[in-house]
Amino acid sequence: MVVRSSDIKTLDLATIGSFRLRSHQHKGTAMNQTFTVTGMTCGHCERAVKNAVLQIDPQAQVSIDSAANRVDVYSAQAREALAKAIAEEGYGVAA
Ligand SMILES: [Cu+2]
Repeated sequence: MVVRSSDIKTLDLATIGSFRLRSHQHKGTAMNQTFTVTGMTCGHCERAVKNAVLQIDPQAQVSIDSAANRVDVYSAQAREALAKAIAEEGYGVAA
């Protein structure tokens, strides 16, 4: 197989371009993040967890199923920041 220098140049540009796009999306685009949260026993707990998330990201969409210990957050914020806010309310968070 013959590899011409023009082929290598094209490949490099495509590779660099996809890396740039990916890192940009990682920082700036909201995505769904699922947390396993233990200790939520009633509607008050669900509201406390939801409010904790909204303090980190007022734009977040939060969906909670306390019976399944499941919290879905649609947010561009870092996962660690969201998990910390929930834990600070007194609930267990499995990363
Ligand atoms: Cu409660």
